[in-house]
Amino acid sequence: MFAIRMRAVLLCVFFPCLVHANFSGGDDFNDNSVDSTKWGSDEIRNFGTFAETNQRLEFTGTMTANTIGMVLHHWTANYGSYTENWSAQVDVSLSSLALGSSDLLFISLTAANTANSEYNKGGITLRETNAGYFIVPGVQNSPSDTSQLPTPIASGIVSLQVSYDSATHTLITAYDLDGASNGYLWTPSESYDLSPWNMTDSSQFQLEIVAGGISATTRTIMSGQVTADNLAVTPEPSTLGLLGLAVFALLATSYRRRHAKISHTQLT
Ligand SMILES: [Ca+2]
Ligand SMILES: [Ca+2]
Repeated sequence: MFAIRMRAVLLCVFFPCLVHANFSGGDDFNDNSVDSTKWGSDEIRNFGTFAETNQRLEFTGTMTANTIGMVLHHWTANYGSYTENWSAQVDVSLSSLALGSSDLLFISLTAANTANSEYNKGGITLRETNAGYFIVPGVQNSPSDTSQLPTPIASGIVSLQVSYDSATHTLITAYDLDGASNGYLWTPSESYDLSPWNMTDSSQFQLEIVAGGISATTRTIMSGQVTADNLAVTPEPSTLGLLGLAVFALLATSYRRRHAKISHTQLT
């Protein structure tokens, strides 16, 4: 009984992560059917649809001239911890389209403070304009405080990653320039201090795949022109958690040795 209590105390002291929920799971979209245990209702802003087609997530729709539109595909299987690390990644693609000078198309992986998801959000975007493709990390801290930093890239097939470091409360973006090909080799992008979001230890993050755009003329986005695949949502132990794991292992070993010694003494 003492051993069980001892383990429970140690777990509570060193593994706060075990009582805080965190992101985990993913979706390969291979069943061509939206899993309602993983995804909430899509939030459609002006136009567009997400559907699972061709073993991936595809965005389609008809853009009304000069009206920006997008759809938010909400991951609802779980939510990200503020006190533990996590990471999310997804493969995305945009087909090469004949866009006008004021047109753009995008697909993003974003994380937001669930308590203020409209104005406390950050992430990384693949954007297409008539000047080519761009990686665009960004953060929004308030209605008037938005930062974006486009970097031109050669291809419309990439992977996007958003990670969270609970030690520094920082959101970190990265991308893989050839997507799932050749394994994942992440190019660091930007990191954002989330202190303006005023989150607390009980706060949570939500995750979205977002796609949309704007066109000067009516334009239909066809199947296969905007896609996402292989979402992976991974909880990662924090530095504090790893330290706790090491201390727990030492204490457990010490306890087992003492207990074995006592048992041996009682037997002889
Ligand atoms: Ca797939
Ligand atoms: Ca790769």
